[in-house]
Amino acid sequence: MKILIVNGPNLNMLGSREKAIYGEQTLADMNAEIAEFCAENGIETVFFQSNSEGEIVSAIHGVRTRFGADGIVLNAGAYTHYSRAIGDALPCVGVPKVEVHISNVHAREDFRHVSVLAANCNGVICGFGADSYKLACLAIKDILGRSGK
Ligand code: CA2
Repeated sequence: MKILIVNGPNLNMLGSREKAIYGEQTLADMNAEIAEFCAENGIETVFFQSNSEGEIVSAIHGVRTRFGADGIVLNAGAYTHYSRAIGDALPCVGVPKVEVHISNVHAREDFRHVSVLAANCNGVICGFGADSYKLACLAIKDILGRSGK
């Protein structure tokens, strides 16, 4: 089982600024931690980051064909709150999807309380830093296990 982990705009800047909100880890550090945890749990991972909406849409479309993955963990960054294009891409692919956030978006500004992606995901996990991604991977493993895939 392989899971595609997609990170959106500005998440390549992790560890450089806004450490009080997003922590000290770089994206590479966080991905390594997630990959190790997933390997221990029998899950292969593949990572994709882009600052561009269209590239994120294309990555979602290619979950199987380009990445050979069976599920998507998606932190679309600020696109979460307004990208109808990313929201519309999610039902195009028949794999489990979990929206994640490093921070607890519900404890922040009002605009971050809205997600235009969540309705097209199996669920949402936020506020647990790198653990949000790990929990999402376990949730996808569970969904795939229950569907016999
Ligand atoms: O908490 C999350 O994971 C977010 O998806 C992060 C997005 C934000 O727009 C969402 O509301 C919540 C922003 C990521 C920005 O990351 C930076 C990291 C370091 C320095 C600057 C930005």
